[in-house]
Amino acid sequence: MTIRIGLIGAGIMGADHARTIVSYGGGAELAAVHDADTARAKAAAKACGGARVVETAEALIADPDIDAVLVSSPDPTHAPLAIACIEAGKPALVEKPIASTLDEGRAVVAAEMKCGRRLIQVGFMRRFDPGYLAMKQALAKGGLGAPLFFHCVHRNAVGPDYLTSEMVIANSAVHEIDIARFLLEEEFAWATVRSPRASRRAPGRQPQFIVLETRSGVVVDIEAFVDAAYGYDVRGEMVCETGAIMLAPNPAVVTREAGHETFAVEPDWRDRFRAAYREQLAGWIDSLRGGAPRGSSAWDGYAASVTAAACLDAWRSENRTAVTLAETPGFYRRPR
Ligand code: ISE
Repeated sequence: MTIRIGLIGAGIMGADHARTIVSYGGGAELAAVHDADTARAKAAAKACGGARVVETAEALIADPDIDAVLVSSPDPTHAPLAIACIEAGKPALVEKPIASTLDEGRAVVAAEMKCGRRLIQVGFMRRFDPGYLAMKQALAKGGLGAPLFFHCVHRNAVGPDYLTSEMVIANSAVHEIDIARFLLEEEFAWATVRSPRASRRAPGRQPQFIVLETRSGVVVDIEAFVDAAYGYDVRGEMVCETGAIMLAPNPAVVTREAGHETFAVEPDWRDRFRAAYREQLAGWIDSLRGGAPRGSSAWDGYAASVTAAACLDAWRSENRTAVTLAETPGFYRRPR
């Protein structure tokens, strides 16, 4: 049975999701598109084989000819749309962050628990990236001993104007927060944040250096710098008791020429994580057909936001700040 997907939000990311759905072709189709800017919705629909354009997000969610919803609209709309999907009993893949406030994050989790089914997958696509998955497998084998450090670098070439110093944490470094929880399978206990001076290329926005400590004592450091000019550069190295696991450069091609060895750096996350976006879609569709959910749950999305909020408090207060997160509810520990 073909899964008919309705897309809400056809901006840079939404248009890329539309292309991923169309090129995936594994029994899923882009059936409808909504965007607050109708011209943009029409352009995305036309570029992707002529999906229907729907006037409102509410109409798209209620549409009986839509089986599942992909939410890629502006961040503040994520939580209300996720709740609308849950109330309509419609599964949704919702871009990160799941909510703009912790109250909203709790409301999404509460709505899902009330409904009694896991309907939300959060778009933390790195959980589907082959590199991070290989890192997780290597950790699971146990031969390297216990993890001690996880060093992360997250650099974008050019941050959008609306991205504030706070959003460098809540919108960018939140990816590392989620992938660290996924790899280490535990929660954070403490957050400390220091910022260098702003780059002259973006005087209104500070890079962030985050140090997180997990409950069992692993230290995770994240350099988050969205104005790095030269390209999109995501690195990760897990240091364990008797060895280390490091993400390889991506694309994994090295050229030797005229006395130099070079490898390319992708311009932004869409190409760097192309395989991850595709696998995220495949995993989501598989879960809609009854397979086990493999992506971030609404709880994972909320836990990442709680951790990011502690980082923001630590940044503002310049103090080591506790991450206070309740135990994962049993509902999220069992398969859907
Ligand atoms: C953006 O929203 C993303 O999700 C990208 O993966 C991340 O690298 C970027 O910094 C965010 O702004």
